[in-house]
Parts: sequence; structure tokens; C-alpha cells
Amino acid sequence: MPKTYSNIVVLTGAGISAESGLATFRSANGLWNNHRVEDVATIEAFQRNPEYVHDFYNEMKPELLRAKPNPAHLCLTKLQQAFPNRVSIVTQNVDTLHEKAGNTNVYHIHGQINQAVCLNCGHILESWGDITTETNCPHCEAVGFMKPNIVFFGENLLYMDKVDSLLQNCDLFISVGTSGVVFPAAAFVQIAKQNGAETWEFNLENTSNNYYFDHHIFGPAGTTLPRFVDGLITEASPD
Ligand code: BV8
Repeated sequence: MPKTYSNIVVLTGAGISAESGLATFRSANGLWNNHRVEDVATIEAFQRNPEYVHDFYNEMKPELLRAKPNPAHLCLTKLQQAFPNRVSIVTQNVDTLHEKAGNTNVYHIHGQINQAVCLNCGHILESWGDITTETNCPHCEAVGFMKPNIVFFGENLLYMDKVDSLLQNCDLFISVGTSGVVFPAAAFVQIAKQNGAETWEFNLENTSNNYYFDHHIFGPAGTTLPRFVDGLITEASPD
């Protein structure tokens, strides 16, 4: 009897982009090692010193623009083609590697590096260029109101209504490359499990919320995830 799923949710974190050469946050040479979170990724930091926060994200853009998706991103396109309209990707990452890999139904709950939001009118400006306190909003013309469209600590996440409905109906929850320390994303596995989902964690090591996972696959996601996806597709194919 082929085994298939009706609503697969894939939660990704910085670890899925590690093999594309992008630093994670909390590893030895991580992004947070050279900057205090309180100075760059809180709404208070932005209000206190917007130039410093704009510089932090502007400096990150060229590398993220050059980055290429790796087999972990690419296999998710294969999974979405095998299970049409049944695979959603909820990412904490602000890079666009899921999109570059051809993934669809991608929800950037912590925002995107190539977007800025106008605090005056809410307009979203797509830009890989520098955003500064002098950038004017192309929609309302206000100057000095553009903020990186990044969800800072203390700000509400994006797409949470959509994520809530995905987790209520999820029967397979796959977590890839996240340390499970940032909430509410770290609690998504618990919600999925409470709703009856089978839960899998792909990481190099055990994480803070590993208790809620039925299965743990250790190793680099660029190797472990494609193998898992091939298995799902084989299992779902009629003999
Ligand atoms: C909010 C933007 C409502 C900047 C980020 C409940 C309990 C405790 C605290 C809280 C709580 N609820 C809310 C909070 C406060 C806070 C929080 O969670 N604090 C934590 C640190 C204790 N949460 C919030 O403020 C959130 N907002 O809840 O709103 C609210 C409103 C007002 C007041 C209160 C609440 C907002 C959270 C979003 C913050 N923004 N980033 C930026 O991205 O530049 S968070 C930041 O961490 C990134 O977005 C990142 O995506 C995220 C998670 O990190 P990871 O992706 O997991 O990366 P990390 O380096 O940690 O781990 C990488 C993993 O990959 C490792 O496990 C490694 O082993 C693995 N790996 C590495 N290589 C590979 C690999 N795995 C596989 N293969 C490999 N090759």
C-alpha cells in the first residue's frame, strides 16, 4: 500500500543554507558572534541607531545575492513536484535560496533581506541595493521611514495565520537546519505533533526542541534531505 501525505510542512533555518556558504547564527563563526543581537536585530536597536542596523543588513546583501541553492533546497522542488499543492515551506531564513531553487509556497516568517517596509504606509520595496535613512518610499514618498523587512526580536512574525492553518492540518512535519531556540518557530513542531503529524528533524546534532521529533537524521542536509525525499517519493509511488 503506497504511503502518502496530504499536508507536508517543511520548516527551515540557517543550517539549510550552510552548504551554500552562508554563515548560520549560533555556530562557532556565526553571525551573532561578531554582533550583539541587541545591537542589530531588535526594534529598539533600529530606533536607537537605524544607520548601524541598515549597514548590517546592506553589508549582507551582496553575499546573499551571489549565493546558490544547494541539494537540500533543490530536492524540495522535486518533493513539491511529486506532491503537488501539498508541500509548504516555512522558512526562518531571510535569504532567497528556496526561490532560487524553484521552491514555491515559501513563507518567510522572519522576513527577507531583499525587501524593505515603509513604516509610514506599509509598502514593501523589493531591493538588493542599499536601504538607508535617506531612502524614500516609492509609494507614499515619505523619507526616512524605510526599515529592512526583517522581523526583529520583539516583533510579530509574518504569515502567522497561514502557518497556523498549515500546522493544524499537517500530517508530516520536517525541520531542517534550525537550532530550535527562537520562538514561536521553535514551537511549531509541538503544534504539528499535537495535531497528529509525523515529525522529522534534520540537523548535524541534537537541538533544543528535539523531544518533539519522532525521528532524527543527523548529517549535512545537502546529503540527508535528498535521500529522504527520494524515499518519500518511492514510498508514495504505486508498485
Ligand atoms: C515574537 C532576524 C511576539 C534577524 C531573527 C517564548 C519563549 C522565549 C522567548 C520568546 C518566546 N516568544 C517570543 C520570545 C522572544 C524571542 C525569542 O524567541 N527569543 C529567544 C532567542 C529566546 N522571539 C521573538 O522576539 C519573535 N517575535 O515572538 O513576537 C512578541 C512580540 C513582542 C514581545 C514578545 C513576543 C521574533 C523572532 C524572530 C527574530 N529574528 N532574525 C536576521 O535574520 O538577521 S531570529 C534568527 O534566529 C534568524 O531569523 C534565524 O533564522 C533564527 C533561528 O536561527 P536558526 O535558523 O535556527 O540558526 P542557528 O544558527 O541558531 O542554527 C542553525 C542550525 O543548523 C544548528 O542547529 C546547526 O546544527 C544546523 N546546521 C548547520 N549546518 C547544517 C545544519 N543542519 C543541517 N545541515 C547542515 N549543513
